[in-house]
Amino acid sequence: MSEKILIIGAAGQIGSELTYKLRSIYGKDNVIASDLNYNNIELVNSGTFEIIDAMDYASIKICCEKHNIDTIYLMAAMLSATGEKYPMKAWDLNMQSLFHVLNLAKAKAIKKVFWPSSIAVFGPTTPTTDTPQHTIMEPTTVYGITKQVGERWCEYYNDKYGVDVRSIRYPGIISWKTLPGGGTTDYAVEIYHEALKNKNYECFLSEDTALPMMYMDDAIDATVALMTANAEKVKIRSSYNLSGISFTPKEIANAIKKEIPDFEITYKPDFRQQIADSWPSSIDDTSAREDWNWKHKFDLDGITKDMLKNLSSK
Ligand code: AKB
Repeated sequence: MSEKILIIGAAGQIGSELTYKLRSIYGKDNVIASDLNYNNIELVNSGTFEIIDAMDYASIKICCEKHNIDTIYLMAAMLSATGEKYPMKAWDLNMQSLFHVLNLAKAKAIKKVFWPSSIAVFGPTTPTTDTPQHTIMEPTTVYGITKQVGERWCEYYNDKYGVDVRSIRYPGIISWKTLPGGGTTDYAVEIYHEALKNKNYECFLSEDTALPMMYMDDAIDATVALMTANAEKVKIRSSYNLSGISFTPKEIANAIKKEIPDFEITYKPDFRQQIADSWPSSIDDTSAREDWNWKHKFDLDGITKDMLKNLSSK
C-alpha cells in the first residue's frame, strides 16, 4: 500500500503502538512519528522522527510538505484526569490541534485524518449500560467536552468541506509497551505493573466501578480497519462507539489472582472516582460492527495472561 502517514503524539500509549503497526503495513519509511520531545527513545530510534508541537500549525504544515504526507493520525491530547487539573490547557491543546489538522485537510494539503474520541463524551445523564451510538451526551470533564465538541467539528468538516475524517470513541486501553498518562482508566494498566513488582495495588477507584476497556491489540486493529475501510462504509463521521469488554477493579484483581495467587488489592478512591461514575459501564458498538466489520478478540483472562507474560519479560 502506498500512503505517507504522519502520527502526531506518536510517543504516547496508543501513538507508539500505532506507529509500529502502521510501519509494518505501509513500510518504515512511509510512517513519520512525531512528538514534543525525544523521551521515547525506542520509538525515536525505530524510524523517521520529527519534533512537532500539535498546537503549532506551521510545524505540522512544514512536516507534511517535507514528507509528502497523505494521512495524519492526531494522537496528541490531554486526558481526563490531567485535564481536570489544567482545564484551559486541555481545551487549548485538544481543540487547537484538531482544528490545525482539519484545516490542512480542508485546504487539501492532506487527504485523510484519524482523530480519537473517547467514552468521555458521555456523562451522568447518558444511559449507562450498552450506551447507544446516538444518545444523550452531557460530559462533565473538560476532556469529555473537548471530545464531544471535536466530534461535532469532525462531522461538520466532513459534511461541509468533504474532509475524510474518521474517529473512534476509545474505551480505556490496556497495554504493556508504553504507559498511559493522565487518564481515569490508567489503573487497569498500573495494576499489572504493581502486581508483578509488589504483589499489591492501591486502586484509586472503588471495587465495583465498571468501565468499558479494551486490549491495545484490539484498539489498533479497530483503528486500522476503520482507516482502511472504503469511504462509503464509514457512515458515521462524528465518532464510532467501540466496545471490547467491561470490568470492575475487583474483577481485574480476581483475574490477576488466578496467575499470582498472593496478589492483594486495596481501594482508596480519589477525584477520579467522580469521573468514572459519570461514564458508561458498557458500550453498544453495533454501528462499528455493521459498517466496517469490527470484532474484538481479547477477554479479561486473555488480556491478563498476555500483560503478565510481556511485562515480566520486559
Ligand atoms: C481516560 O481515562 O481519560 C482515557 C479515555 C477513556 O479516554 N483513557
